[in-house]
Amino acid sequence: MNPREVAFNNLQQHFSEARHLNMRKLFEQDKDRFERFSLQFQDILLDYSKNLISADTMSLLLEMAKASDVESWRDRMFHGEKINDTEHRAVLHVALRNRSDNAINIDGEDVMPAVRSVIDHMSDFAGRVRNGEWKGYTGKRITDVVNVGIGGSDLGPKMVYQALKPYRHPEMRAHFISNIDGAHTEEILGQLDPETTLFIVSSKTFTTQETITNANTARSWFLATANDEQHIAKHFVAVSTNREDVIKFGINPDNMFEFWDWVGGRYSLWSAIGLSIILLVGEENFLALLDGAHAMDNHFASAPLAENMPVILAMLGIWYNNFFGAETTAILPYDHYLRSLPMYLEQADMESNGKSVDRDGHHVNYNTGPIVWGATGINGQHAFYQLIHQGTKLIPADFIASVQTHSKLKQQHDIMMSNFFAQTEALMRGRTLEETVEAIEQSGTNIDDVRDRLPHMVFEGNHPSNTILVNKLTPYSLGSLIALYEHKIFVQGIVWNLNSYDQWGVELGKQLAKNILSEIESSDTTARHDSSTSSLISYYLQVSRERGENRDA
Ligand code: G6Q
Repeated sequence: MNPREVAFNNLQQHFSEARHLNMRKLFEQDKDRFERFSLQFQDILLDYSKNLISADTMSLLLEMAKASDVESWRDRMFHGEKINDTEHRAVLHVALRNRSDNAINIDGEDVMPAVRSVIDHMSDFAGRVRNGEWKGYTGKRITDVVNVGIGGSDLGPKMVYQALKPYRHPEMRAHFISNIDGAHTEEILGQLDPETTLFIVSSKTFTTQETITNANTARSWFLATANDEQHIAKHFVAVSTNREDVIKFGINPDNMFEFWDWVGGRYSLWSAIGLSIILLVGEENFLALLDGAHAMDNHFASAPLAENMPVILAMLGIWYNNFFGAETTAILPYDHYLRSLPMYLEQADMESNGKSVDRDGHHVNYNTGPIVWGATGINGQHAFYQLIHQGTKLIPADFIASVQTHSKLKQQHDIMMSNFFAQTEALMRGRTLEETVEAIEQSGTNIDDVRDRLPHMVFEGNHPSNTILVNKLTPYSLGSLIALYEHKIFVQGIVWNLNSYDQWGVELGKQLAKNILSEIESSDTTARHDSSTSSLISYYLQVSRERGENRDA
């Protein structure tokens, strides 16, 4: 057995007893449990004491991390080695926010001068748009920025744009067109004035069907008013690694912001893909976002495993995923500004670790990445929390909130936070039959009137959660928080022996849709599919023909 298998077996043995751990009892027995199982990094407090763990569990989990070579893989990533082996690429989102003077080399070449030069280009451009020096074709300032992109070229900037609302330019707004559904495009374009709108076509490959189609639609919409292709230069810029196709699209290469193949789509908000962010929140705040992520990178790269926040979060996830058999994990931000964080992390995590073939090309015989889901916690309480409290499934959850709010309604914040604390307590403690009876009696209800309902009113509790408290949601702390999750995902990928940085599943969908589109466009139903797919395509063509749909409209 290799060291990883030994560590896994040790955990499995431990699990046969640990599965019966009861958190309520553990808290009663150990008054220092919070101190033992919590960790502070700058403005972020992680309390992981409400987990189904003992000190032994943690040391065995950390041994598993060690035995999986997490530290040496981490160092390989930071040193620009090509750890994305199916695509022969380095994985260097950490270089994008390397705010130190240290070089980071790929094949002996330091990438930092290029990174810094793109940041300068972005800052300069953003500065000119923000102060009104950059004008639209009729001489008006830009008020609306539209990011046209999808997946990794959309979710990150959109999430950060929402999260940093208090830092936005007061006279500017951003919009995000991602969906190929024309309704999305029309809805956004319908609110805009071509004279004051700037489009950012964001696509690493510049070949993504949804983005290029939407960008062409935006171009036609713009030209319908501007009437002259020369005006495109003032209103369209591109973010891409594909210079040739950007030029073909008609965008001036001076207005192209470059990034590189060693930046994965879902890890790219720190790169030029963050152009909409810097345009809206300005250079200083964008750099603070990078600073926060860099600080977390340093922590991840240097803290011992037992005090390493991403490692701890990752190993707790492994504990539930691979031992308790939990299928999902919930992300529950109690912060309106973080409402897109669950969606962002769905991609970051599931596209990275949703794999069943390991680095050596073998099918795995263990569970890999969980289903990640969630929504703002307070709304969730009135919707799906029922299942977390009383359903049959174990759902580990991350509760995330800020101590200080940007809102002036401080009392509302206290109400929200009281719910935040109450939920993790209730999930952990549950409510016994005796406590339920007591609560009913205290409310003045006669117990005999509700006796038949009692079983439904008991809560088993013992549901695990992490609490992540950020002092205040700032560009800096947001950068740290996102980097925390990125590194958590990295660690889990290493423990599962996966390449977290390719996405062949996404590529397949892109190819198949192109083939079917040509069948639809030529009304050709002779192609061989399964009977379901063929019948559905034929039905679609038939009904749209009967309804007189005009495909060229
Ligand atoms: C991210 C994925 C995927 C990608 C989109 C957009 O890691 O690869 O979500 O970001 O498919 O790709 P382009 O940026 O190339 O248009």
